Amino acid sequence: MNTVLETIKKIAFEIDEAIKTEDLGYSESENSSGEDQLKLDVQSDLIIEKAFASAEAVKNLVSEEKEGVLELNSDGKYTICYDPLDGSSLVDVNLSVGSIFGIYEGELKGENLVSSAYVVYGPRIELVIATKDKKPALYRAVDGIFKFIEDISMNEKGKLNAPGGTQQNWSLNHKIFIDTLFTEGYRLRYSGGMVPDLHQIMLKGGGLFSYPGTTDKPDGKLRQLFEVIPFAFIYEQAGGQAVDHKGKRLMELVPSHPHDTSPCFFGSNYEIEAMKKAYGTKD
Ligand code: FDP
Repeated sequence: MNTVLETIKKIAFEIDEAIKTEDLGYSESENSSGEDQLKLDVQSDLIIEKAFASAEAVKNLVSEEKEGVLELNSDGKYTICYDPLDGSSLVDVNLSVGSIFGIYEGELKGENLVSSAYVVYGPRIELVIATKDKKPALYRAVDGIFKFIEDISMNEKGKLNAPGGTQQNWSLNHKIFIDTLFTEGYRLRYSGGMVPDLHQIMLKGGGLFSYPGTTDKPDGKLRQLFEVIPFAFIYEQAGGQAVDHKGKRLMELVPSHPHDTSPCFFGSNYEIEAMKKAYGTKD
């Protein structure tokens, strides 16, 4: 596992360099979810593929940018599911973006995730790594190496609200719930990048990030293996919760296809309990 985590650190510097120096235009291809790929998406994907090519512990790679599974070592222990450049549509307006890694052992499902990590490319590069039975650890790049900053722990209740999805397509129930939080004094914090939005909520103590099912996307937009499950693990390890629209833990998800999505709610305990009540999954 150490080799895998050290490789992620190396990848973070390479992708950061690509963001700062490479062409921001579109490539001629689409990803598996039918979204246009930026040249940077494709390049970040290649950086990750190359970096893990010689890691013996890695059996398979599954990328948000590719349809299938790439086998690296039949004797390897882990499958790494990753989103090389999440929120890449924000690079041209110079907002923060990220990379997300879910490390699974065995069948690809929530309960087999053994570790997850994400990198935030912002004014500085930050990295969060979560492993079992420990608080997630925050690192910051200083002079070309990742320096440990602190363990992350969320409060029982936060102040921030990051509601994703097109509001026109929300259910009335969801709209009422989100409005109720604002009426209670929550402040809007939504950049449109899952990584910086969830990072902000976690580091500022708590709050809610939601991406519900909508009339145009009944199963939400965010992908289970690359985005939802890795962050669910990190939020739970930090003392928060991560559930779907039925109030079920996202860590219990069993995707039937690598690119399946799920409605998702990440937050501190207060907001998730409020969500369960609003959605009628709790008395
Ligand atoms: P993007 O499409 O730019 O890669 O992963 C999908 C994602 O970004 C998340 O980072 C982000 O939270 C979400 O989509 C934003 O979607 P909306 O524009 O629908 O709010």
